[in-house]
Amino acid sequence: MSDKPHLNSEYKNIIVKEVDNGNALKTGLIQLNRPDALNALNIELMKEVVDTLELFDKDPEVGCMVITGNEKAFAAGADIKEMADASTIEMLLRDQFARWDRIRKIKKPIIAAVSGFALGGGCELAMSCDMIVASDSAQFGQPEIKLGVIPGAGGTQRLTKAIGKAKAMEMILTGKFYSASDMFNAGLVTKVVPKEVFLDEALELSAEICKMPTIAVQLGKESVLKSFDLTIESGLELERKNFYLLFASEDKFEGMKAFVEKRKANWKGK
Ligand code: DAK
Repeated sequence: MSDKPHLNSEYKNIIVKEVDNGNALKTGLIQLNRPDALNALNIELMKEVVDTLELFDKDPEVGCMVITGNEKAFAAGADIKEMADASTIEMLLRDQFARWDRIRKIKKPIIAAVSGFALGGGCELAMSCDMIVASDSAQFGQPEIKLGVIPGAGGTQRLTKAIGKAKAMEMILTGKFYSASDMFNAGLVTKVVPKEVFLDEALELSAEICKMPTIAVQLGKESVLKSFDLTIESGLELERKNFYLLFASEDKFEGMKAFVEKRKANWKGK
């Protein structure tokens, strides 16, 4: 038995693994596992996902995380059956957004490996990740409008920032589904790959990141994400501070020394 709580836990809705990728740091893999409901994101599943992301974030052996589903569905949305009878006050008391908000605090990179449906909350979960590797069979959409609501977990904001007003407005107001290549061309998706290898490709991307010095990876992620919130002036200031900060890391000295000495850097994560 591992002494890591996320690996010991008997989750009901996800499968969790640490994947050895040949580097010092591993990939923390979360597979959404409600196939009969196309991985609809119920409250319990989201609790399991967010708790595990936080545990991976604290785990010094993990460098990057991947969230995936199965070939048919990444996730077809929040669980409609759980919301169908809920009143405003019930939704307010459930306070599910607090849990989603915790994803934003994760410091290590998260990759969504998407095949099949990524709809509504499923598309929003993928967009909460830092990169999306999509199978050529993936379908993205924000169909909430067809249920009489609008995206509630960041869709109107993240989608618009990623693909621009024109396309986001179409997606959100029509509820139509879009192919992986459409979303790649629009800028939402990092890469599109054959469906047989979508998870392998995401794990490979994660392995590439796991080779990099961890503090620089985390400050790089933070700086890119802050560009959504800050003016160019404030964003450049933050980037500069993070850049200077890295000159205090041992890995900066090691990285530059290794270049000069024409050898591979030996990262310490410090
Ligand atoms: N919720 C619950 N069950 C779902 C589901 C969903 N989102 N999507 C699919 N299922 C279930 C189906 O009910 C069906 O269950 P059984 O009837 O077999 O018991 C099973 O999965 C297989 O689905 P289908 O039979 O419909 O499969 P098809 O291949 O024919 O169709 C489909 C696939 C993806 C086109 C279809 O299932 C579909 O349209 N699904 C709903 C898509 C959708 O509207 N998604 C948006 C949901 S609203 C929040 C955070 C986020 C959100 C809200 C609040 N807070 C933090 C508070 C987000 C809201 C949403 O995502």
